[in-house]
Amino acid sequence: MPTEERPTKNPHLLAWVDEMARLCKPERIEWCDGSAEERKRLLEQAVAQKVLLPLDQKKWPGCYYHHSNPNDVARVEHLTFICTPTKAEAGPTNNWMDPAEAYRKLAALYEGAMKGRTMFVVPYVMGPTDSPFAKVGVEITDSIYVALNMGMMTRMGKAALARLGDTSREFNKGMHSVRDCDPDRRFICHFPQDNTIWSVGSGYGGNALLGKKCLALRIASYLARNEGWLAEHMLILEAESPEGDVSYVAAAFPSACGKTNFAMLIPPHSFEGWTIRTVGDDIAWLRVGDGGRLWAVNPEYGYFGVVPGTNFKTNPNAMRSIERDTIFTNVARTSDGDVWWEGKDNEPYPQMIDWKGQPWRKGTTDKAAHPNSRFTAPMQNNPALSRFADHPKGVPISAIIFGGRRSTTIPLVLQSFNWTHGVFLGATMGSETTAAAQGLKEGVRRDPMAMLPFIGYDAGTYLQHWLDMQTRIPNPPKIFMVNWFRKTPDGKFLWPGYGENMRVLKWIVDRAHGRIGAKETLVGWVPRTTDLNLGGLEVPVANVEQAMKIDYAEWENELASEEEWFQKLGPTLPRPLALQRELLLERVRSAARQGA
Ligand code: GTP
Ligand code: SPV
Ligand code: MN
Repeated sequence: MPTEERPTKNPHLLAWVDEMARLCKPERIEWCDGSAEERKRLLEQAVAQKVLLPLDQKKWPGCYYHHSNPNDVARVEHLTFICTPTKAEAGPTNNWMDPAEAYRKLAALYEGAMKGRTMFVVPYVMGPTDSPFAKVGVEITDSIYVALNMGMMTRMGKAALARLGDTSREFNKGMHSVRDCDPDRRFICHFPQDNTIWSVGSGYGGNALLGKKCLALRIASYLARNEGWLAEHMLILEAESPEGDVSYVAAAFPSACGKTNFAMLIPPHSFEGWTIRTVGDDIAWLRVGDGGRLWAVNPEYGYFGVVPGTNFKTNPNAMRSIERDTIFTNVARTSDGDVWWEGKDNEPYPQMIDWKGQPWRKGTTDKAAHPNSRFTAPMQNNPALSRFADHPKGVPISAIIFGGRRSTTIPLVLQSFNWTHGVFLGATMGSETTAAAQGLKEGVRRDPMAMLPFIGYDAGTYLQHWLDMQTRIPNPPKIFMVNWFRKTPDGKFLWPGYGENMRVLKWIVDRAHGRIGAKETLVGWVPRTTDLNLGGLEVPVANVEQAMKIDYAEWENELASEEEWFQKLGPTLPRPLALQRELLLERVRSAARQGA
């Protein structure tokens, strides 16, 4: 066994690292301490190994480029497993593997997988290090790219070992090897009962940065249900009004449906005096706290964001966040160290190197950047970071928003009648598929609370837990639904989106505080056109009206088609949600018959 400096005395951690080292047989073991010197050294090593390419350091100080294996560009939901003792615990929406079988199968793949390689031991904390809600994880990985990314996405190194201490068994055991990056030998397995994750065969994003989707959502959602809180795929934003009132909003949109953009929103000119700041852009851990309110912390420390479509007009704060100390994965680059992507402010250069590393010429229809190309940037880079982003208590949430990517039916914004109806809106949320996961069928799929790929247990039980939270929260947030993506019949977005979403956000915040009007429809409360500030909006009011329209014939189809989804959920589907669907469907059906 290789010897290494061991910066902890924790016998449980040491025993586990030894066990994994015996299995993988690395040439050396390196414990990450999270220091600046270590980061510098790892970056140099990654450059020497051509895992990272330095960008032009004048244009892009501290920035690097990474080409992933072209077969490894997104999360793989068909290879992601929840390994609970029974299949029923994983439920009908997850892939399930028997834990003993999963351990056997993956151990065979780990066997000798790190021969000749370095095994990095990466201790990290999800959540502010001094927060009572934070969780410690340790990721073992043979990928220097993963170690470097974990150093940005989490509070990594010494602080995590200090928090764990010398005796605690309470840490997530995250085992990861890229091995030979073979899609036929790629598995992302979760063992909620063992607080363990085993991932093999992928070096990308949510498959490999185990603190993110694997721990902070799949494992955490399982813990949250047992402990009475929520782990959700939500951004958290701070909205300050011209009068200085501050409200916090959490929003669940599926992958690549606008969380990072919404969390970094810059209001249009007609919203002078409003400021939006970011607490988190992807994950929220929510607990009942002071004042009987729901308090949220962002467990992450950086952003792993979608690059295409990001520019100074759509998301200036993201552009500023990635100006330095950023890793770009799978965008296009130039031979002199610049980067480009579809939807960047400037025209493409005549000749570039595409995300696969191949020559690319202007005029070709092939995309230069992969649609799921990503940036990894420290959250401290964000000029609009909330001063509470690192606060151990988090922030109190006034409104929860659900929102999918829907070309039809779903209006720009809708407020639920009550908590149960709000949970129903989340439970039946549909969204058109995006590039954030490989191998999904095109079209609308139901994605409850944007958590379909991330619920670490049975989905019906998860929805019941959401319903049960109502009586645990004396002052619950109001629940809303939005859709930025409704289209004209010829396929153009009706709503301009991005910064203009402030107009909708203001109504939501005002509704949450009971200070603005609304109109009751059969499917929820909506703003009257006069309730939205549309001053200075550059699109025709007719488009906005189309985006806001509620068409009962479309809703009849929508509610009828949700039956199939509810049947899929099976016997654990909460009855109030089934009844809610029937109630709405009956009302909408009779309205549609009357031509309303
Ligand atoms: P994940 O990191 O995968 O969880 O994605 P996300 O939910 O953070 O989505 P993100 O903000 O990165 O946006 C994804 C894509 O949607 C990008 O290409 C954006 O440019 C685009 N987008 C974001 N907000 C809007 C909007 O309001 N309107 C339109 N039309 N597109 C948007
Ligand atoms: C998502 O897919 O929701 C992401 C990217 O945020 S990944 O980290 O790959 O999961
Ligand atoms: Mn996400």
